Amino acid sequence: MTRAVGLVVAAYGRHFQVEMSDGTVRQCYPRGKRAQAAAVGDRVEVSLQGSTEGAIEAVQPRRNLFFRSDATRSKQFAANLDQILLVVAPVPQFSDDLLGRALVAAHSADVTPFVLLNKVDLLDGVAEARERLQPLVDIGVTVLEVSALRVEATREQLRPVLAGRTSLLLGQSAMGKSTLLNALVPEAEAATQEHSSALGAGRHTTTHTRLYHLPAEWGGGHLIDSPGFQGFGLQHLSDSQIEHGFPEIAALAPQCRFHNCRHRHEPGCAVLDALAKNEINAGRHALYERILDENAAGERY
Ligand SMILES: Nc1nc2c(ncn2[C@@H]2O[C@H](COP(=O)(O)OP(=O)(O)OP(=O)(O)O)[C@@H](O)[C@H]2O)c(=O)[nH]1
Ligand SMILES: [Mg+2]
Ligand SMILES: [Zn+2]
Repeated sequence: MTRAVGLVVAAYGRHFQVEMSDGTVRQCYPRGKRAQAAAVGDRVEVSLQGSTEGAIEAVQPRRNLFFRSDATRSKQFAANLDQILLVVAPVPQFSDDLLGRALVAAHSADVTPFVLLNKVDLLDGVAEARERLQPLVDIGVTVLEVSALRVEATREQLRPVLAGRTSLLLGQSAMGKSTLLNALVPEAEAATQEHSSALGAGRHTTTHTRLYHLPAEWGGGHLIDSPGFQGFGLQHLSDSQIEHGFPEIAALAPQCRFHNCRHRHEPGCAVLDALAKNEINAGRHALYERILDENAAGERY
């Protein structure tokens, strides 16, 4: 049977859409346990069946896999990423907690995070959103202000960031991920929807993670749209990975008296000293403690 390597462009639970090198997309089913772990962005080996189907035989080694997990299950977002675009907006209001968690996952996976503050065309709430993002700017995260409604300006602004790279759009529902995708890749024609529409608040417009090609004149690159999330568990991270997820805490850890300091109650802790002097953001340290506690308890949330 003929085998070929393809790129997973969409994952629907038990079946996958795989793009072959000639650009055709095949419906594929995984054969065997190892193939079931495929994620969007993976390169996979496919045995071709007819002209439209195939079986995934193996997943090729990946650079990284980005996912979240609570005590009972984990959710894969995508593999082989260069960067993550964390999309927030003034309306509906974004959650600091969820943004902070996604940032921890990005840092601990060693994937560069950017924050996109979208909908800056709205007057209400933008100044407040900027203020809430300041602690992230302070630790070196790049925040880009965009309006997905200004299509040409958005393309010009994001082209240098996205061209030639694989980026994941990530964020809560209704922040404008799919609207941004449509601005950058018009032929995506992804569905978008107001948050408080007939379906009711809290409904997700995008239901599956999907990979799109950036314009050829950009020199390639991929943009991956994902469904909005309402929770972001980090159960798969060890304590030291959680520490690594907070660069401002990890940077001070070598100065703590104890090499295994957890930066909570220990004497001689450089992190607690910095916290007392307001050199570390209290909200960020509280999130760090919350994640440690949740993981110790193996809680669901
Ligand atoms: N004013 C304004 N509205 C925007 C902007 N970007 C998106 N919207 C609107 O915000 C709403 C939600 O946009 P979507 O793109 O569907 O949001 P999403 O993040 O993909 O949501 P999920 O797929 O549910 O995760 C839609 O009504 C968009 O028209 C923007 O820059 N400015
Ligand atoms: Mg969407
Ligand atoms: Zn310490």
